[in-house]
Amino acid sequence: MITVLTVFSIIFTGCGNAPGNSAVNKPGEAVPEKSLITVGFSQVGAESDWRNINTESMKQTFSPENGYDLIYDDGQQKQQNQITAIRTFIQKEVDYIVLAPVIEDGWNTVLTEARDADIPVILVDRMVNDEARDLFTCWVGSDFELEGRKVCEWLNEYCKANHINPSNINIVNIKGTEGASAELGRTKSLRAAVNEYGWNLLDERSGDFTQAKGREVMSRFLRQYDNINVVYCENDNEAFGAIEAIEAEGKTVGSDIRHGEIMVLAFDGSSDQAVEAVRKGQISCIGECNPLHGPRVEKIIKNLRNGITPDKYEYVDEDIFSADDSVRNVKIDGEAYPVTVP
Ligand code: GZL
Repeated sequence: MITVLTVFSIIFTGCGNAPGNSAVNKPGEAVPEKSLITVGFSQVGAESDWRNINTESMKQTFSPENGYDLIYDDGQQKQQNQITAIRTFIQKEVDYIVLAPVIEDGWNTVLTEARDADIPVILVDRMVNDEARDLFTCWVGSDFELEGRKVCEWLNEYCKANHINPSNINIVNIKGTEGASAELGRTKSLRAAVNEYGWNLLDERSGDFTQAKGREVMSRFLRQYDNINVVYCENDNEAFGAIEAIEAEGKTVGSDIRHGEIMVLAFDGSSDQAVEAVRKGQISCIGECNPLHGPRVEKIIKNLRNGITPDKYEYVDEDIFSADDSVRNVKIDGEAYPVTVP
């Protein structure tokens, strides 16, 4: 479980990079301006706790003390802003471009411009579609489909352990940003599980990975359906909003769906608020999505500078969290994933 406190202790004590243990400078030696490695980072936005922790990880890693000049751009969840930022990075002739693409489509033109400018592009977090596959050096992030499979398998095992007939599961999906890798993967896994286990998928609507939209969508669902007993939120912040909407209707969140509670499922688990919500049973299960990509991206850049070709795709290992002791592990393709209390 990654909390904000953990994030800062990891970054300042070891996993990130202590000053002096960096790409170019010796301990204690001032890094001359000209030898800083310039990194242009186009971030999705600041829509969620996960995103803010991810941004902090990148900023703490790519600091002048570590030998970097980071040019950071907040895309405010708009692809055009990110495309403009990448063009600015190209004009500034940065050494590396790091992109967290808000959605998968629409990158061919600008990534071709980066390639023609001979600037390596490293993707972080979300992915671009296959058409642009040859236009980036490598990608590091999460297996979003696996995250969804773990949470859905947890619900399947929960139903078995608590003798709940799958046909009594009436689930709504508060999706993330439409077309984002995290949304595509988590939604695909839910739909597959609905078909496999016989749950009733009542409705799906995007909450854009934000708390405000999550609350708005859940309020709408509660007005439309009187039999919802599970809500699948594609990130923690949507879950916080959904919980607000459920409690505003005088209903209760929790795993005891046989007695009228509405079960909340979510993804990320990166904030103290999410940890607390799991421990209190407000969120019944979270598929971890790890945000600490700064050191991972720096390792890629160091390898590139040392002539080492990085893997095209680097997946991050992630856990699954719940405080309910009905399910202690989930099995996916023969691999057992322990369910832990954060
Ligand atoms: C996942 C990331 C998603 C998070 C959300 O790697 O892209 O975007 O799950 C964030 O919290 O907004």
